[in-house]
Amino acid sequence: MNVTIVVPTLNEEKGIGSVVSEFRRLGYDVLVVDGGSRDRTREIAQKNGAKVILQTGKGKGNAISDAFRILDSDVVVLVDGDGSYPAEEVNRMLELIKNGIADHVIGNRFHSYEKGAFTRLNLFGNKILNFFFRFAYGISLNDILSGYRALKKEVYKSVEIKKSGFEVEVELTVETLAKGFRVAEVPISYRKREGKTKLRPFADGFKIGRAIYGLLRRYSPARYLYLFGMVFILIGLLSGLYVVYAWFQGITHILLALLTTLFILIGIQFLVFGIIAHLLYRTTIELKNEIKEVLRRR
Ligand SMILES: Nc1nc2c(ncn2[C@@H]2O[C@H](COP(=O)(O)OP(=O)(O)OP(=O)(O)O)[C@@H](O)[C@H]2O)c(=O)[nH]1
Ligand SMILES: [Mg+2]
Repeated sequence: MNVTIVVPTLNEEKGIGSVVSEFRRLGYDVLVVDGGSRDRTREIAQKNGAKVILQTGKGKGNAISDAFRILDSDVVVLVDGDGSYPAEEVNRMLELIKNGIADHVIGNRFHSYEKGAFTRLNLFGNKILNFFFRFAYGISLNDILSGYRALKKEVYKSVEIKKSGFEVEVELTVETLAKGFRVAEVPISYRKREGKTKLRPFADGFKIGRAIYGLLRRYSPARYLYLFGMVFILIGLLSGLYVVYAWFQGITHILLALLTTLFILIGIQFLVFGIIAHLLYRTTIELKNEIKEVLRRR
């Protein structure tokens, strides 16, 4: 199983040297995809034994798409160039791919992180976005924004990346799940970064939130219908409770009782449409996958 470590960088001269040399020491090929650094990042990366290319377009997302297009190794590992992710922990992540347990492994930073590795705002934002993801997708992942991940060739060659910036992590996770691959999390440790951050917490956090909502369509359009259905049913249940309560007090709310029925019926209809949409969507995806598989075998 050959593995390439991919490091997107933008002005990471402080961290990149040790990142590259640690992975090289473990025996891995390293590809640094640089976003046009104005410091010595490219030079230091090369000196430490990495292959260095310049990305097309702008943003971390575009750098990662470039790497996926160019590479052909069995597994690609993505990692930041800021020294925040320990190199030696990659083997535990790769283990899950080697054993056939997962197709895409995410390093979960919340397991153990050094003081100061997350700013208070980033920690809060990460928790909120992960909570929103779990609620909307119904999948229990804890660190969907982690920059340390390993992807099998089938995965990185088939995911369609349309986002250019820091939304790329969400997109990678959603695309993997939407295509029917298996995602697993491995606890890793997370250190304070070297050099300056490139993440703008509010602007990028907002973009990431919007991506989580927007990408729901790719994972399962049905989940929008489930969400609407649940809201209608909840309103129906609340007004129904009130009607029954008032009835026991000797007051009959005929109009509200009718509205209650209407809300609950509309809610149930949304859920049923959701189930049908889900079945249709899954069948199409499975068919697509089978066609791809047949073509590949030919
Ligand atoms: N090629 C390329 N790399 C980028 C770009 N923007 C950021 N990066 C790199 O992507 C990685 C992640 O960026 P970070 O600034 O570390 O973002 P983060 O990990 O979410 O936040 P902190 O580590 O807490 O600062 C780093 O290695 C950056 O150098 C870009 O536009 N192009
Ligand atoms: Mg980082």
